Amino acid sequence: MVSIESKNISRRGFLGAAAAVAAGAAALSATGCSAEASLDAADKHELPTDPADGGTWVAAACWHNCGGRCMNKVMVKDGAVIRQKTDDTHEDSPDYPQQRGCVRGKAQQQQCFGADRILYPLKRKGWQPGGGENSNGQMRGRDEWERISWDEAIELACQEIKRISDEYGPTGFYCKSPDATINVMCGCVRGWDTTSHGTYTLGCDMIGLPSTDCGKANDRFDLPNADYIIMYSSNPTWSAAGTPTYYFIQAKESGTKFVTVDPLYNATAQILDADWIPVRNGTDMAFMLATAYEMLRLDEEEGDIVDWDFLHTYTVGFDAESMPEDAKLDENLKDYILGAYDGTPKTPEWAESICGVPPEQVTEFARILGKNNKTMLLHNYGMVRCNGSEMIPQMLMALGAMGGHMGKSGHACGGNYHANAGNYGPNLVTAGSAKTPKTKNPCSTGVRQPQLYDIILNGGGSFYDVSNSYGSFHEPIPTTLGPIKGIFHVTDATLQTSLHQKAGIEAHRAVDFVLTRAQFMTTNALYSDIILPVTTEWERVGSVTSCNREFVYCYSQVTEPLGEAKTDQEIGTLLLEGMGMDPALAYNTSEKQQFFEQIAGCKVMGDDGTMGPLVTITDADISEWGVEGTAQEGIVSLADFIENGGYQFERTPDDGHGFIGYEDFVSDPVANPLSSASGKLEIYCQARYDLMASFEYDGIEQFKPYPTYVTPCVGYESTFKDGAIGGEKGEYPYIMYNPHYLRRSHSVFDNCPWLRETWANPVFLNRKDAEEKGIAEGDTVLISTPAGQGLRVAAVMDILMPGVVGVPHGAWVDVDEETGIDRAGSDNYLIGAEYGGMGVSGYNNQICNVEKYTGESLKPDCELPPRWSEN
Ligand SMILES: Nc1nc2c(c(=O)[nH]1)N[C@H]1C(S)=C(S)[C@@H](COP(=O)(O)OP(=O)(O)OC[C@H]3O[C@@H](n4cnc5c(=O)[nH]c(N)nc54)[C@H](O)[C@@H]3O)O[C@H]1N2
Ligand SMILES: Nc1nc2c(c(=O)[nH]1)N[C@H]1C(S)=C(S)[C@@H](COP(=O)(O)OP(=O)(O)OC[C@H]3O[C@@H](n4cnc5c(=O)[nH]c(N)nc54)[C@H](O)[C@@H]3O)O[C@H]1N2
Ligand code: SF4
Ligand SMILES: [Mo]
Repeated sequence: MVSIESKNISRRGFLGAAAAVAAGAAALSATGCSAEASLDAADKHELPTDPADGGTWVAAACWHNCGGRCMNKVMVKDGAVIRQKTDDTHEDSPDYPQQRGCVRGKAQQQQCFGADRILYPLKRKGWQPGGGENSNGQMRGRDEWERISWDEAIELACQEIKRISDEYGPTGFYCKSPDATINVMCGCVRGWDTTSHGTYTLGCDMIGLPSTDCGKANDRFDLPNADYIIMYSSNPTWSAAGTPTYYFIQAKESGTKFVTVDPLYNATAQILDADWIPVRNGTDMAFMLATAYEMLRLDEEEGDIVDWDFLHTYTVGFDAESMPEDAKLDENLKDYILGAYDGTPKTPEWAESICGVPPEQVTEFARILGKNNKTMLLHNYGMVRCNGSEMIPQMLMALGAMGGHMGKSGHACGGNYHANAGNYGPNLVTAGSAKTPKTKNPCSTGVRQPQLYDIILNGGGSFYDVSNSYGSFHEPIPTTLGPIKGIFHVTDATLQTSLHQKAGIEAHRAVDFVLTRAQFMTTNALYSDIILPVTTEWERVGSVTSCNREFVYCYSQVTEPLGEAKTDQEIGTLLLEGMGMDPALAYNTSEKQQFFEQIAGCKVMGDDGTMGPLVTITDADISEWGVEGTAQEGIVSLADFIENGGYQFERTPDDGHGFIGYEDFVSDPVANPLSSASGKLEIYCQARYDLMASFEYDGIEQFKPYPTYVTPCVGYESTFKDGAIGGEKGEYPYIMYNPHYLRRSHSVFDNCPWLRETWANPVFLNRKDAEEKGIAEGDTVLISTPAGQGLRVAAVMDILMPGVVGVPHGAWVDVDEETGIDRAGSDNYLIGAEYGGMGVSGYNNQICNVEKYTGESLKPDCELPPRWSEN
């Protein structure tokens, strides 16, 4: 008999069979934890001998920002989940792959039924409305909690929101990404950040790339046509779990060679047996410039490397003869590379001291990028979530263009992101959307997230507002804010996932009121005053989501809401009523109606090349569902759509739905201009430079309208005492970066016991560095940065570049109030607020020191008690 832990199981009388057993077995080697070891105060329950007896399979949501979009099914019996599986709606084949889930999907039950779910409204004991002393703010994160009723919670919250709103208006509040309720209720100052796409967030359309450079790589069936696929800063095996790795394996098996450019010989590189070019974080510009230098040299000496026709037809700014009309500076990339302006040719030897790549590898890479190879240059965004990486998008595009690797089968240059990694092209099946009221935040101000905490702590401040919304930048608007007194947390984990967390905690302690909707005692919740329990997707009516170009997922309700948890819409409705407002301003249809509209709006590619309705809906369906709508003819019945868990478009290699990025532009650049001022790929881009310069952030004077190497505000240079490479090492001699880690989807799942058993969340250390510091595998390590200190257990590796330290992203901070040291290894507790250039959040080239910790050793995470439990 296997015992598994879970209070939910006792409450619901159900069991999680397969996943529990699998996770328990995997745990032993990875973390030193066994399933037994993780049993804490929670109940033990025995698995029944025949768990499959007579339940119903339901397509169950996996709703996170996890990089994948897969099918999960759970067997529900008597209101309890007794089994879980992934896609088996059809035979698996490379052409028509099952949409299989990852280890986190299999642990999904602990999202819904976790023993640490928050099931009732909670109030921090020391908090009272009224502001000032009443709020007792310094106790946030330290205080006790008391259970209160929904009526009390809504009344207290509304009383405080009205008070702050009356006195300060919308700018009295802050919420990273406000929803309809907040827009209608009071409005707020927003936070913005470059998060996922780093410097590709910043004006990529101006250089002619699609937004964030997603969308113009090729369809998966074209991958095997490449001689080489470069995985540039890309680890889809971890960061796009689901089908992408399978696509790349098909290419590998048909003879495509893989190259990875990454400080870590990551899981994808291992699976694909890639050649490894180890590059130091945040120094890719040096490596890329040297690659371009070598391409020019080889082209001159041997010929046939640089595709000059491509450069001169499709790009501007590479050389003196291809300058854009609006250029204000008579300089170009080629002459910069050759050293015409600063006397320094950007040779591999010049680059080596910066990026650490041996010169021979640069030469080899330059050959691979040569025009006679079919090469795909596919990148993810780790290398642009770095300080000083503003010009990488222009440089990577320039490298692709130098080899002419766009618009042709077997060639590509573009993103490799999330569930679309390795499979770009227009969607062949799409999810519909529900009609909901348009709401507008009465306050348009957006503050760069880390700057915001200092503004709160200073009682207000002046800054440039440069962003309308995520991804959309404008000329700076000088803005002054007064005090921010209230903080709302909705569907993000901002206090955990934004840099400058230490100041963030203090900012949370400085305001009058923090209101959070949460499923667990997340970091946002921990530093709040009132927590409103929100349902997971498993407790809601259902939804439809676009997954990749071939698959839409439709998931349905698994269980009634647990405890007193309510949906976001129900909570919003209560808050608006409590404020004396009409909830219909934010929500005017039921969640079931919205689910129905999402289904009815699904579209599928027809034989005639146009998108038509996917789901057949009859009048009988409409009356059975009790919704408003009209009957329609599609290709799958409503019942099948729900039962199958959505729809997958069946592909074959010659189905005519293949896609080659930039094919139209390359075939006729005049008829199909790009979004830049010149209509071409702008290696020199005046517009993007002018916008960037107008922000007046520190260090901007180093930048040019074309790619150059700049010294970042924090980066490799900062690891040296005097800031110059090659000198004596300083107090923080290592580069620290944040791999997106398979235990979690950002902060989500960090509390999940099964995943804690499976993935230890160590600090990644290079073997030589560890030996020099006397650190052995499993030792507790103190990580110190200028911003803070944290503890993690050492994982000593040969597959990480020397001088680089990996602190996995998203662990829930656990501050020791006496020492100020974080025991959980939260990435953002170790990062401050520095930024430069355009204002990128430089998660991946911070600086740190590591030492063997002399205090008490850390226990494995899976042996720690949950942050909160009902008892
Ligand atoms: N240092 C560092 N920081 C980083 C990064 C890094 O690499 N390094 N990566 C950045 C990136 S790429 C990103 S995208 C961001 C992600 O930052 P966030 O979006 O803040 O991260 P998540 O952890 O996904 O937060 C989602 C939250 O919503 C909650 N939630 C889930 N479903 C619901 C729901 O239905 N209703 C409500 N009300 N809440 C719900 C979850 O429990 C969770 O707390 O982090 C960024 N931060
Ligand atoms: N398991 C898991 N998957 C996720 C997420 C998660 O939190 N967990 N989050 C999802 C989200 S929202 C996002 S944005 C994506 C992020 O997905 P990715 O951008 O793929 O994120 P990472 O895995 O951190 O980085 C990718 C690779 O870049 C390398 N790298 C880091 N810095 C540099 C650098 O300076 N130069 C070079 N050349 N390489 C570098 C890393 O070692 C890693 O192998 O992941 C998504 N998928
Ligand atoms: S990749 Fe994401 S959607 Fe797919 S199973 Fe894993 S957690 Fe769920
Ligand atoms: Mo992201």
